[in-house]
Amino acid sequence: MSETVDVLLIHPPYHRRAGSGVIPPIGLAYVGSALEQVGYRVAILDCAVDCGSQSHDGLMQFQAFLQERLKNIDPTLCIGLGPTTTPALKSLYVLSEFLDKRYSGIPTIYGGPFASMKDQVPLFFEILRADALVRGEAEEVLPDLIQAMVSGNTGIEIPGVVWNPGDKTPVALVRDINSLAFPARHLLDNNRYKPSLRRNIFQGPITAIYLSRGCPYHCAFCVSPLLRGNRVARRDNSNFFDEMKTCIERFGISGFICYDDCLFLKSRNLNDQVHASALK
Ligand code: B12
Ligand code: SF4
Repeated sequence: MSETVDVLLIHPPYHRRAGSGVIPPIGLAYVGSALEQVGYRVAILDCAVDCGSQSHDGLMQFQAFLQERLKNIDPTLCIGLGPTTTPALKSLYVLSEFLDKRYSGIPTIYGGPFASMKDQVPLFFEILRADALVRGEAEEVLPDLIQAMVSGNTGIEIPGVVWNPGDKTPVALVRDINSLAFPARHLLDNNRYKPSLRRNIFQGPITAIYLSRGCPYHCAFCVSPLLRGNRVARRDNSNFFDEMKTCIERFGISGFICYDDCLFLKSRNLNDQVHASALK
């Protein structure tokens, strides 16, 4: 049976280190819940669970996987790809070619770390067939971007939205991290994630979760300052615990991994939060 959605979000497979597992794409799930909140029907296809290798054979298998999995999904408004990272570039190329044939005329939007780096912007338009990119945090601006596309207002100024290779718009940042809807984990198959294939640390389903976003430092190899402009935003304890509770009660999650940019940043508030969550 075929499924019609407004927006199809796709997490591209990426080259993994030997033994490393797969973690849910929580950034994409945040984007999914932001779209659902304004009434869009959304599906997430997490290709990283089933595919990974960027070798020639691996990419051929990925193509076959797309053929099978996208046979019955029909997005009507747009397709969003991300989070984009350097180790996913080859599969993004395969995806962009595939989507162009399978969904000709449906716009493609990219987001995530790699799409947020100014110098990489031309690659998305010139090679990966992008119609637009979102630099930075997409929750508040993606609905506006889709609305602009639907109403034929492409090119209008929206924070973080890049419409062409020369566009230098600054990154988008969410205004209040506590106002965000929890990530749309109901669009993911939460039983399939495992942080490590070598070590069996968790017995049951796991998820990733964030107490904070951003980091004040500037390490040269790290995207955090580029993606979040050195701003640190912290969630309230109650908001964080509510998300944990939802994960346990609704999705049977028994393990949480905090992937904050800089979890142990010196801060009384954050230290208290970590202690409080350990005691819960
Ligand atoms: C958690 C994490 C992981 C997890 C989960 C990754 C995932 N796919 O979600 C695991 C452990 C699996 C992982 C693995 C790897 N990681 Co990692 N990881 C991170 C980390 C610490 C946080 C990411 C995160 O979840 N942030 C929180 C969420 C809420 O934010 P977000 O994902 O960025 O999503 C927001 C925006 O980016 C945007 N967005 C995201 N997706 C989309 C899609 C669309 C359509 C739109 C419009 C917007 C959008 O909106 C979201 C909501 O605000 C970042 C560092 C960082 N500060 O970003 C590194 C980071 C992403 N990882 C990195 C690397 C290198 C890797 C690995 C290659 C390591 C390895 N050698 O195996 C792999 C491959 C990563 C991959 N392709 O996904 C690099 C990527 C650098 C690059 N040049 O591309 C980063 C940026 C760290 C760094 N060095 O700066 N990683
Ligand atoms: S998140 Fe970590 S690696 Fe990145 S700038 Fe901050 S301290 Fe450096």
